[in-house]
Order: sequence, then C-alpha cells, then structure tokens
Amino acid sequence: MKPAVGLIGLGLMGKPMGANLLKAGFPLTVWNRTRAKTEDLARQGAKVAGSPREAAASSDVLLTIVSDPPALEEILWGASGALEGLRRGSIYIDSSTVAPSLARRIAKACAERGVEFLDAPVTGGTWGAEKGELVFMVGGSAETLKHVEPVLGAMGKRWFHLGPHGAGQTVKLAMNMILALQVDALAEALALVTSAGVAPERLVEVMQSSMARSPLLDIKAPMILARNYAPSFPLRLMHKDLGLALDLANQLGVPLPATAVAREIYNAVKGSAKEDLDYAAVARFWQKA
Ligand code: NA7
Repeated sequence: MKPAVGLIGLGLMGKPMGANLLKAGFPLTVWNRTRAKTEDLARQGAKVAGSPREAAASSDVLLTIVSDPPALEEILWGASGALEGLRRGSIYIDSSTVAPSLARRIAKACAERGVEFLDAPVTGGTWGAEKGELVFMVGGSAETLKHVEPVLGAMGKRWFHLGPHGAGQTVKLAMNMILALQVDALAEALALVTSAGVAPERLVEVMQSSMARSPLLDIKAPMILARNYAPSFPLRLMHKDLGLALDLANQLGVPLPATAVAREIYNAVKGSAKEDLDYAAVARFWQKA
C-alpha cells in the first residue's frame, strides 16, 4: 500500500507537485495558509487538513514547500504547527529553499520526536513541477532517501544524495547563484548590444550557436526580449536565495563578490516593482534606463 502523504504549501510549486502525487495514486492530505488554493486539489481527490499539525498527523510522509525561512518556521513551530503533529517513525521532507542551518535545526527537532528528516529542495521551476520532472537535492540519511524514492519519483525525475542535513540546501543555494548570475549576465549583454544599435535578438541568435548556449537562454531570453515577466520563478524568491547564499558565505568566510553585486541589482528591481515578477525582470535594471 502506498504511504499517506501530507503536503503543506500549495504555491506555484506545491500545487502541481500535489497534482502529480494524486496522479501517482498517493493518498494526499493538504494544507495551505490561503485555503482557497486547496480547492483544485480537493476536487482531484485530496483531503484538506484544518492545520499544519493535522496534515502532519495524518501522514506517513510529510512534504513542505513554502516561501522562505520565516514561513517554514511558522508552519513548523507556530500555532498548530506541523512538528507537534508528526508521528514517530514518519518521514518529513522539506523542499522549500531555506538556510542549511535551519535544515539542521529541523533535523534535530525531528530526531527528538523519532522522525527522519530530509532537506530536499528542488530545481526545475514550475515547468518541472507540472511535468513531474523536478530534480531534488537531498541532505540527510541515504537510507531514508531510499524509503521515499517512490514519493519523489511521482514529482521528479532525479534526486542526488549530497551529504548530511543541510547539504541539499547548500547545493541548491549554489545552483541558484549560478542561475541568477547567468540571467544577470544575459541582461547586461543585451543592454550593451541594444545601446549600440544592434537588435538584441541577433545576440540571442548567435548565442544559440555558441558555447554560451543553455536551456536557461531558451526560457529567459524570450521573456526579456518581450518584456514579459509573468512569474515562473519569482524574482522575490531569487532575491531571497541570493541573500541566503551570502549569509552562508559570510558564516564560512568565503567571498562571493559577483553574487553580492547581482543581489544589489535584483534588490533594486524588486524594490521598484509593484507586481510579482519573474527573475528575468532583472533586465528592467537596464530597460528602465
Ligand atoms: P509561492 O508561489 O510564493 O508559494 C509560497 C507558499 O508558501 C504558499 O503556499 C504560501 O501560502 C506559503 N506561505 C508563505 N508564507 C507563509 C506563512 N507565513 N505561513 C504559512 N504559509 C506561508 O512560492 P513557490 O511555490 O514558487 O516556491 C516555494 C519554495 O520553493 C520557495 O522556497 C522557493 O524558493 C522554492 P499562501 O498561498 O500565500 O497563503
């Protein structure tokens, strides 16, 4: 019999992940702060819990995917929080992107309750979440990971065991630094070409035949050229991840100069935006000028 899965956080990522768990036949209980977002999954067969605690209590495997460290702390340690609901012997997986130190704190709290924890942030964006092609970066015990492979397989195509608790989050922060810097570099190069009077499409065309080609270019260049920044991966979350990477670097004494500059550019765009934007909108830093 398939384990009962609980899912907390039905944002851009969580909702399609939940739909894929249902499609794969897992009994699913969901909770979301804004209850209206549970309706689609309820129609597809999910039960809706009254609190994070209730969702955790009904699960063999609990999965959370919420915005940031304060959101995760709220659903775990806040009123009717999930931690107190977790059953001894159950497994808890967090797929939010948060600080590695928070992942280790959660692992400790879980161990005290006889619960196995994995930090398992994802890459692949909403597109990967919808297609069931996410990639999980996992920290924690390899044996626990083995147990939940069928659950991860319903939502993703690959998972990497990267080390002890926090290792998944560390690699995820490094991954997002690279994506943020790539899009920032693309936006700068497009600004240069455009100012010099060459059509920006031509740069993209040449890049597609060069070493600078990347899947990221396929997705983000059309958004920048069309100035269409409907959020697939929101800029506010990329800004958060760059901050988390810089915090980690500060703790370790590792200089990240390019990331520090990029974070200021993301910060400027985030500060001047009224609407929720994709992180490709970092190009607005130059487009406004
Ligand atoms: P979204 O679409 O912004 O969704 C965020 C989710 O987090 C959504 O379910 C929110 O509930 C929930 N949230 C945010 N703050 C809180 C608090 N304080 N309490 C409870 N729940 C909260 O993000 P994505 O799905 O794109 O990304 C999720 C994670 O994956 C994030 O860490 C990324 O960096 C990677 P709401 O619906 O607003 O009530």
